[in-house]
Amino acid sequence: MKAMIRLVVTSVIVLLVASPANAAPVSKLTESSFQKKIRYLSARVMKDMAILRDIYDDLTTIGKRTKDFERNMAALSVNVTSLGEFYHNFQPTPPQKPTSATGNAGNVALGDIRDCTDVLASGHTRSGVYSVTLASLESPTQLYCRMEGGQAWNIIQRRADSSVDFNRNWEDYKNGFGDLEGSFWLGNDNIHLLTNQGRYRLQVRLERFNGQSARADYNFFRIKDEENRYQLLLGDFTGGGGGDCLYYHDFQYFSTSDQDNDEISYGSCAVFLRAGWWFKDCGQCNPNGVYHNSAIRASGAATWNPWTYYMESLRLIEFGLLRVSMA
Ligand SMILES: [Ca+2]
Repeated sequence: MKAMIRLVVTSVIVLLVASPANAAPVSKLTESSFQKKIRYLSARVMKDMAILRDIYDDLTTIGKRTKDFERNMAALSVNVTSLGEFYHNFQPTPPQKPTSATGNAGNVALGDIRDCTDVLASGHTRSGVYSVTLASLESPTQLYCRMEGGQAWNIIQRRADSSVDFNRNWEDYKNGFGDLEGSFWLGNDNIHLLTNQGRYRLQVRLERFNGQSARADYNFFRIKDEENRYQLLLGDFTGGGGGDCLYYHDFQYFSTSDQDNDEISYGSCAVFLRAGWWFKDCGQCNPNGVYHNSAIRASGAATWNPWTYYMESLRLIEFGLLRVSMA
């Protein structure tokens, strides 16, 4: 656009100086009247340039606001859909009778235990691995529940040591891998089922090797199914001190070393950064990157860049989901 303005202005100058309508033959003008004419024409050109700059600024602003509008409309669409689902399916929940903390779900049928909130409500107050039935499936799913402050967090990812390799293919990320008590990925199919049976918020827990810790909170987290390449739908960042890097990955499709769904045409972010993730081009954080046993800074390391120095390897990264409502 700037180049176009320069071209237009240059053309205007040439036309004004050369045009018979605007310039009498120089030989018939005195030197002072010629200079006066040039000054007059220069002033007009400068005025036209200022007008063109104003128009350019207005067009730039409109372009930016159009992008903001599209993003807000997409977020609004997600929230309206969730709200509609919530009201459509809402049923008042009868009070549940607490059962023994050491019992096997007490008198609550496994089919009624849909996530860690239900586990807690059934009387289990200690953190650990529990069987739940996601989205009314017949087969149970093993889920790590972190019980803390009266809340029950569904843990979908944890990086706590280097024992588990996260540089895996599509099938592994689809089904999940690792040790629920240690480092693991719950699996994209289960994360999809979990996040679509209700409304959940996300908290990412972070720890550096120097002992510092932080969190990153989001008021909504959901992923689509495999047919939609597990596209990420994220709510607003609400704080926690760790900074927001997921905004950059919102609406992105999941990519692995054998399935490239990112936005760069010259290669695969999953290959470059050795992880499965919602890569864009490539991203602002890489929680599934390579786990190092110290705070080294390396491409492909398990990182959360807004909080630490660029690409600093972290000691702990954990993604927990807390149910806000059932959809
Ligand atoms: Ca690519």
